[in-house]
Amino acid sequence: MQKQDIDRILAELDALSCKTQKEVEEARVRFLGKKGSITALFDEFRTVDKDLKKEFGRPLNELKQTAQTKIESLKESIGGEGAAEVPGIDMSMPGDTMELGSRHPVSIVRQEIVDIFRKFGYDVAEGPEVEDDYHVFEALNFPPNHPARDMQDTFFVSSGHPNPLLLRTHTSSVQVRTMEKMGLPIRVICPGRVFRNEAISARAHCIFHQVEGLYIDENVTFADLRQAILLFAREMFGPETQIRMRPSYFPFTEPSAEVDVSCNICHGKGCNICKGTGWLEILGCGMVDPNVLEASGIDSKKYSGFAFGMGLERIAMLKWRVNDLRHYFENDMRFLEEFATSVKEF
Ligand code: 2NL
Repeated sequence: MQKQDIDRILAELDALSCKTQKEVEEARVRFLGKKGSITALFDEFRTVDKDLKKEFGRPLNELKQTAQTKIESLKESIGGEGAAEVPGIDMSMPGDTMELGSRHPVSIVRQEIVDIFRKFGYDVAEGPEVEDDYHVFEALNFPPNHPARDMQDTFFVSSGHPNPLLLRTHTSSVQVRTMEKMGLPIRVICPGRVFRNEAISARAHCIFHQVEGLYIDENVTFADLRQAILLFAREMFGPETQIRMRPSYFPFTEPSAEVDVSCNICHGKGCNICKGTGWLEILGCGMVDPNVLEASGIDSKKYSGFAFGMGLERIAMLKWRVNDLRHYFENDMRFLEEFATSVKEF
């Protein structure tokens, strides 16, 4: 055994370069394999004298270490490219792209509204889509012959029963269930799907989405309602937003109002979105009718409350200027992909 043998192998290792994993493996065998040059030196080492062992022990171990490190680093630096040599596989081909889905505009709007009311301290409640007449109409002060109770307007699941099953026409039924079982005060919002027996057109659909809200406590006034809606509108449509309230009618609230927000497209100048008025209708609301409170066992002398409801498709239409309701339900990719960037925002 001679010092040159070690130096020669060290020089070979230093000069070693490989293009593929296959070449690295060949080099490993050449140096460190059973018949490799370094292995051979170790075999020889076993037979040399004691003094020589002292001289060669450490350099030999260092040589083996150097070879292993070199082989490892070559393996890593070549990486997957080496596999390009595998016949039949072209590793430089671009991979299959994975299509990223996006949130539906109605989901985006619902999440925004829910987040705003959560911040105001409201809980979120959900309930069944197939409901009974009592929770959709009776408990909400609908008179027996109200047109909404007609087959023409509501989808009935069963009939000929005093309390027939039907598809809920608003999410107020969830609030009725909340009043029945939760203690007071109540602060709750109810997002969900609702169903009406309507001819489908650009402005009407038989399925749509609502968020309704209910606030009941002692001494709740119309001023509280107005302030809650104003704060909501400013969170949703920007801090400059103004609201106006117009008298309206719902069976379950008295007094009732329809709420408009100032048009944030033309800022009141008048454009085709607000049809020249400067105002956009966004929701309906009112003070909960005492009959509704009493029906759910709440003392209307002690407690009062307000409620509101809004259609999500309508709000999404205003936000993104969607001109036809049917887009929301047709799953046309060209429409849905318009909202792809919203994944990052929401
Ligand atoms: C609209 C108007 C509204 C309510 C919903 C409600 C619920 C209970 C009691 C009283 Cl439990 N009222 N909900 C009140 C006023 C208006 O919705 O335009 N929705 C799309």
